[in-house]
Amino acid sequence: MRKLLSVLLAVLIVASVTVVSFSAAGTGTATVTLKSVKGDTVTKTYAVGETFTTYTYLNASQINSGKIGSLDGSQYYTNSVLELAEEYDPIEGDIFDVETVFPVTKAATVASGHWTESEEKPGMGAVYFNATVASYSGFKFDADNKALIICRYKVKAAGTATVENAFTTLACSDYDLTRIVNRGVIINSNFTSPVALSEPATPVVTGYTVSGTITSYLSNTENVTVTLTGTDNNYTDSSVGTDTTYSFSNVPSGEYKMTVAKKDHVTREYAVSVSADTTQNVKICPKGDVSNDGKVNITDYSMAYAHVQKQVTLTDYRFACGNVVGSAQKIDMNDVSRIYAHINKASLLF
Ligand SMILES: [Ca+2]
Ligand SMILES: [Ca+2]
Repeated sequence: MRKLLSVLLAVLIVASVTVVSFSAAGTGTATVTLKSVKGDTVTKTYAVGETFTTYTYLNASQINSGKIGSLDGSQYYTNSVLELAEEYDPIEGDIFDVETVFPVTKAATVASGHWTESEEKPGMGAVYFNATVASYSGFKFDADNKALIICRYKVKAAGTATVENAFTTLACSDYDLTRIVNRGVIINSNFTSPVALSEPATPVVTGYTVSGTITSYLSNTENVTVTLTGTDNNYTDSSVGTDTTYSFSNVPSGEYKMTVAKKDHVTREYAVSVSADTTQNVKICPKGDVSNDGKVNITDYSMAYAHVQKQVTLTDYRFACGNVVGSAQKIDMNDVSRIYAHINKASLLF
């Protein structure tokens, strides 16, 4: 029995040694963690010999309209497990296909380099880059799908590896080259730099939220209709209800006409320009409410009368509220009389 046990033990030892040597021979897997400059991570496991691609994006849409004038950074990788699959000059470190690796900044302005052993991080290889545009136009990083670095690696040994991004400098393309990242410290918290280990299937149509408060009067059970229509695109949507707020989501950048309507109120139009999440508070008033305070009384009569007498000139929405009768774009004594009749309850406007 004892002999049998020792034989079994010997078999087990041989088996485990076999497994270890099998792994050390160059098969097995590597667990790779890709890390953004803000510390977000994505992790995937690859077979030894497999090649994979890292995607590092720069989303600066909330900062200087996404225009970057200067950047200086590195991507570090665990060099005992990974090697750079990009073609590069082994002596000078220059990466040959800079346009593919840095799709936005491209070859003309990027100084890049690659070292299998970085000076500042022992055990890490590094891809270095820096780019500056001497103009206000800048590199345009205005959406999540604008990639800064698309880098390929090959897994050369089993183990655990990290690929991490670092910026020394990131600056707006303004006169002062205002820093977003200064000496490795992120100053502007609106800045994000997402990372991915696979390319997004289809770029999502990015849009913005247009929202605001609605002020109207008279009945609070009558619907208010808010309609948003593109004047330079074919977007159109409506919000109908009794809520005192409205919201449109996924609205593309562009110029819009917003129309606000409610029973017994004067329809109002707003011009809305969308290039980010936008707040547009709206207010509509009852017919005859020239002063725009929600009530029709002697003040409104006086204002309309003063307009007819040319003592004041009512314009825009106040004009529209005072022009209660007649199809002509004119406030005259007919309108003034009609407002007066409403106040005296002789003939109501609504
Ligand atoms: Ca009024
Ligand atoms: Ca009129």
